[in-house]
Amino acid sequence: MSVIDVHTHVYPPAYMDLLRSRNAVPYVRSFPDDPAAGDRLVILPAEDTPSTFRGRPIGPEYYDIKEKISFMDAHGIDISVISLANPWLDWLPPSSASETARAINDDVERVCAESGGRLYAFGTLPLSAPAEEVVAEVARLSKLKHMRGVIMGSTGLGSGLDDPALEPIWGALEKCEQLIFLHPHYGLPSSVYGPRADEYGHVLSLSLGFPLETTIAMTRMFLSGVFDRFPNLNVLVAHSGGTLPFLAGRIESCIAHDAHLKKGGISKKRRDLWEVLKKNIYLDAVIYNEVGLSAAIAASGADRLMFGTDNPFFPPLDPEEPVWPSVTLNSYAVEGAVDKREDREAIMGDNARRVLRLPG
Ligand code: 5CU
Repeated sequence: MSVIDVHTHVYPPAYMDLLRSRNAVPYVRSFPDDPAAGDRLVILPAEDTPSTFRGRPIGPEYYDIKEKISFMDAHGIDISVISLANPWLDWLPPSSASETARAINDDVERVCAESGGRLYAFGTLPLSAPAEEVVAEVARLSKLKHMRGVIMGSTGLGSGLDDPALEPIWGALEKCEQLIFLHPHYGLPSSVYGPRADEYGHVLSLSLGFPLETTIAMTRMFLSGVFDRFPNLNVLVAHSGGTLPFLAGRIESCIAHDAHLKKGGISKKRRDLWEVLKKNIYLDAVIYNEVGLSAAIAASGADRLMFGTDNPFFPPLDPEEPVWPSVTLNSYAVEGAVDKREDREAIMGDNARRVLRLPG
């Protein structure tokens, strides 16, 4: 069985230089009041405080491609489809976004070309730039040999994925047959976590904020009719779709019972969410348990799930541990949830090979 990891991140050196040059989120630095903590990666909106939220340790596993290959070797991963980690280029000034995107995408393409077939990539879009520049980068990426789509956050051009200004970008992605890897970053407003949130480290924002952000973003995209206007647009949704597979029935029921939508806010000929889940949506298998994985398979089908690790995030707390539980939890979930060998092989690698046109 070959194993392909579709959810695995890097911060290329050019991006690390940008992070090291900054003092506002996102940034990398050490803190004089806590020198033992070493360099910290501070990227999440609410983690810029001297509490347990102040980022996470960052070492070469985030930017050195040799570390990525060693990680793949240690975990039996044949091919990785790498992507820039959040928050991508969302925060760049419009004037420099396109040039930076080109430099980072070219850097990633070169690394993949030098990897002897081990690495492919999702490119990064300059989403703070004018839409026509984003469209130009979509077209350019589609011609790079190792690029297999684009990674994108939930905010789109700044107003979310139901923003009409995104239409030319959806059109370009559909025309160039580029898969969108939709990934969360912003979570939920920290007020929802309550006054004791500091006591819980990153748990609430990563286990709940991320998947709910994804669910809301995808539901807004769906409700605004994007999949009716772009029926061949394909989205790989991170973390097994957030909670979309579990909540799709409730979303459909709320649509069916909404008087405002009935009056004309939504097309009568719209495709329903179950159809979109089976025709336009792929889900990664980064859900860490067979219960969630079974819901994802029930919603989209075993032919639409793809194994992932989220490396280099979620390393073992004991740095001496050679095998990462965040990886084995996902592979054990596939073994536990899926009866047929062909389906297990499909999720672990064959689906990614087919959908992303990978060798093997
Ligand atoms: O641990 C985290 O903050 C993250 C993150 O920011 N992005 C991601 O993909 N996984 C975990």
